[in-house]
Amino acid sequence: MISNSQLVNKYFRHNKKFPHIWCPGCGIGTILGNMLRAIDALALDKNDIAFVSGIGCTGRAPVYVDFNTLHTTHGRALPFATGLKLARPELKVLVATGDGDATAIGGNHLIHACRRNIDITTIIFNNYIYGMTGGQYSPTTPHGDKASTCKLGNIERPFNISQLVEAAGATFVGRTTSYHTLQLQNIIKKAILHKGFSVVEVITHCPTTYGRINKKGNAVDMLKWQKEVAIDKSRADKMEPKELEGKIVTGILIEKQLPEFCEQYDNIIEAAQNLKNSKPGGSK
Ligand SMILES: Cc1ncc(C[n+]2csc(CCOP(=O)(O)OP(=O)(O)O)c2C)c(N)n1
Ligand code: SF4
Repeated sequence: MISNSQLVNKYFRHNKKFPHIWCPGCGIGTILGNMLRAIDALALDKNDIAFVSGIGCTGRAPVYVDFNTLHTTHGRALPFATGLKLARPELKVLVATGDGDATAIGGNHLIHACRRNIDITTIIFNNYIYGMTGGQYSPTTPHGDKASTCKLGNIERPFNISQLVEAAGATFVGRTTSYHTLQLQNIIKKAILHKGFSVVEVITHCPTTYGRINKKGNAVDMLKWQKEVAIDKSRADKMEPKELEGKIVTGILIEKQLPEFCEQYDNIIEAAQNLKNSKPGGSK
């Protein structure tokens, strides 16, 4: 397995872009590090990867790594990634997006990317809050929890991201936490190898905004909570809904094969060409 120093030297733009902006104890670095370990284990060439993000603390991830990278606008990583994948289908396209970026301002793009089944891997860093801008509540802030914009408690019910993307048609859905690093690597590996739209939801800790406002303790306390509430799908499948209240089901939740968007698009181009050629004078 690649060591930490090898990982930094091989994949990070450390000479140009460090220091990074993330707070001590933030889960984003853990997720990024394990994504890079998954890529290394798959022996993918750096030049064959495009890594795209929107805006937010999560959105900074591509800035620091030595792939083909795009740091785009808030909520718009998937439209950029979709255009990129259509233009360069041979690239492995990965997207890093926060819960706000993916399910608030970018929510419409997310559901349409799911139903389109384009071959992109989207990693959603779900820290339950808008981290970068000071802790406004997001569509995944749990009911009753606090944020800078709901100091007396959130009265809206949160999205369950994995269920949302499954309902919208994603053909691969995995969920884990920033505590379960080996599971995280394995799910990311399988998501990258999956042909179609894959979503990996990672419950992660933001000690600076969500943790502080909700008195969740420090980063270690938040990781302990993730360890306690996570339950693997194989066990969860044998449990009653009542027993699963307050738990986070982890593992590969959905994996199925359906026609992929770029391949279908190629077929349409070929069919249109054939149609044109079959008309009198059409092949000129
Ligand atoms: C169009 C637009 N609206 C608002 C913002 C301000 N803004 C920057 S990051 C952000 C929220 C980020 O939250 P999230 O996507 O959950 O990512 P995190 O910072 O928690 O990783 C907002 C509202 C912006 N940059 N652009
Ligand atoms: S504000 Fe939260 S999400 Fe952003 S870097 Fe700090 S700990 Fe991480």
